[in-house]
Order: sequence, then C-alpha cells, then structure tokens
Amino acid sequence: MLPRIIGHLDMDAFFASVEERASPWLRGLPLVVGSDPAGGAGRGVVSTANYLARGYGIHSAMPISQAWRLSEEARRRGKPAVVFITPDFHKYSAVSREVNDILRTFSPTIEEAGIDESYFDLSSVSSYKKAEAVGCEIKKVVKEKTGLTATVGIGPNKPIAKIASDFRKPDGLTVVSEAQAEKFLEPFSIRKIPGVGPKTELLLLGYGIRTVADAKKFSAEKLTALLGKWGAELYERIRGRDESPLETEFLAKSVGEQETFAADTADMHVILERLAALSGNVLEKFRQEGFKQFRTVVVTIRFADFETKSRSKTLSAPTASRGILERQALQLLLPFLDRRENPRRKKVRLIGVRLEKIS
Ligand code: TTP
Ligand code: MG
Repeated sequence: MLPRIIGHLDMDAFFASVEERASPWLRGLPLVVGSDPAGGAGRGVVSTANYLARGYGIHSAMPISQAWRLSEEARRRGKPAVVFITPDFHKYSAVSREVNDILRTFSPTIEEAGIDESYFDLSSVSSYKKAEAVGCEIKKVVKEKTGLTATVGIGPNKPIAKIASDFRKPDGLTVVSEAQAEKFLEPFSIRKIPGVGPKTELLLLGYGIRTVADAKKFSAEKLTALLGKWGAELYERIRGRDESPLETEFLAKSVGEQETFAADTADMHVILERLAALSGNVLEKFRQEGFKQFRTVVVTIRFADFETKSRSKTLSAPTASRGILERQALQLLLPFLDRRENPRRKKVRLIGVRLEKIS
C-alpha cells in the first residue's frame, strides 16, 4: 500500500504580502493590515503584520492601538513608522483562489482550510523524496504566478503537515516522514497539537505537561480521564498518528465579518442597526466570493469585559436570502441584549456574523 502523504501550504504574511505586491513603495517598510488605528484610539485588531513589523513585536489579533504604540516607540528610536492599511478581502480571496488553482494542478484532492492555507494529498507520488520535489515545484509556481512566497509542510497526516509548514517560515519547506513524525513532535509545546486550545493547555499544565514529550508519559486511560473522549484522540496525535480525511466539501468554508464598536454600547437600536449592516456586508462578501447559498448563520458577541459568546442556527434548507439572514441573526443576538443571556446588562464591544455550510 502507498504511504499516505499530505501537504500543507500556508502563504507568508498573507494580507501584507498581497498589499506589498500591489504597492511596491511599501517594500522595506513595516506594514500592518488591520482596522483603522485612528491615531492610537482605534479599537479594532491587527489582521496581520509583515515580518518587519513583527520585528517591532506586532502580531495578528493584537489590539490596533497597541500596534500603533509599538510603531510610535520604534519611530522614537529612529526606525521607520509602521504603514497601516485596512484589509481588502476581495483582493485576498482572488489570490487565494489563484493559489488553490495552482495546487489543483498538482493534486486532485485539496482542502481549503483557510484563506491562505490548504491541505493537498500527495499519496499518489508514492515517496517522501518525490513529495519533497513536488513541494519545491509548488512553491516555485506560486512564486512565478502570484509573485508571493508560500511555506509548505509535508507529512503523513494533516496535523504533522501543518506543524511542519509552521516549523520554518517564511519561504520554507519542511518534510517529516511517517518514520520521523513521532520524534519530530516531542520537543514542541503541547499547544502546537491541533485541537489543544488555551483551556486544554492550562488543564494539562496543572499536571506538569508542557511539551508533547511530557504528555507522552501519560497513558491513554489517564488522558481520557482528564479530557474525556478527546484524551484518547490526543494520545494518538502526540504520537504522530491521525487519520482525519481532507475535507474537500464546502463544510470547511465560511464567510464572516466582525465589527468593534467605536465605544462600548448598550443601545439596542445602535446594535441592531449595525447587525443589519453587518449581515448585508457578509452577504455581499459571500456573493463576491462566488457562493450561492448558505445553511448556517453564526452570531458572535463580545461584551465590554471581553467575555465572548457565539450562537448558531442551521436552517432546514439552504438559502441566499438577505431577509432570512437578518431575521436569523436578530433571533440569535436578541437574548444577549436582555435579561435572558445578559442579566447584568453588560455593554457590547463587538458583534460578528458568519455564514457556514456554504456552497
Ligand atoms: P496566518 O497564515 O496565520 O498569518 P500570515 O499569513 O499573515 O503570516 P505567516 O503565515 O507568514 O505566519 O493567517 C493568514 C491571514 O489571515 C493573515 O494574513 C491575515 C488573516 N488573519 C486575521 O485576519 N486575523 C488573525 O488573527 C490571523 C491569525 C490571521
Ligand atoms: Mg500564512
């Protein structure tokens, strides 16, 4: 039987690289793509930073106001100030599609896992040596056709391929064969294992587990006792074993947007007005990306104290109706605006709307 060989491609500093390509004068300058910094008073977050801006300590999901402060500090030390640009998702999804089209010329089975990352099945090339050559070729073609660099990881399954692509960035290529996988994982923080989020990490830390090697000292029974069913799966994953198939269906995709209010608010009218506008934007983006119908609506709310909740509703039939989207979003959000889900009447910092099960 052929060994299973899975690749994972992740674009380098994706949004920032696309912006640099569009505006060559940005080259050599630190760049942040994110919400408006508003001279340091902006309330949104950083989408991504190019590698120069990362050198200032700026990273994805950081408050934009903090990125602004770091830029000002660097400027005072005589370094160039950061250029701030607001994201243009339409532009990024066009590039994303271009990269996936290139991947499809190398493999018939690909999973679009995110806007700048995809898995692809290389089992048919039958050896890791050949897979490495294909990985190299993919990077070359992506560079030639898009002008952008990508990092590729290759391994016996999805988690190893993803960890491998994260291992040496940017413009990297890391191959981890099935035989090497178990040892490769040992030194990593347990947090690197896909599925281990901040809660699991904290729980495991309480048992002295920091790295994958630490976790391997625990039996499958012990991990199951700690984490339930997921513990048994984790036992396998930390040994480099995972069977999860590539999700080539539309299930993995979603389109959404979030909005941070200029000031925290409890004003129901303001919130509902923004919810309707956000629903319209999301539907527009969904159409621009070429989707025709959705089945699941997800609403997210973040309160002033940063507590964040999501609620979703899957419809009995797919639709493309703005009216249905707005009604569903409203129904999902309303309980958070009154005593049902918000007894202390906390103010709202952010709301988000996302469509899933789209095709
Ligand atoms: P990543 O692949 O995580 O980041 P990146 O491509 O910018 O940098 P690199 O892979 O070289 O480390 O995410 C891809 C894009 O997704 C990123 O360019 C912007 C967007 N993004 C956000 O909008 N918010 C986030 O919190 C993250 C992590 C990414
Ligand atoms: Mg990336």
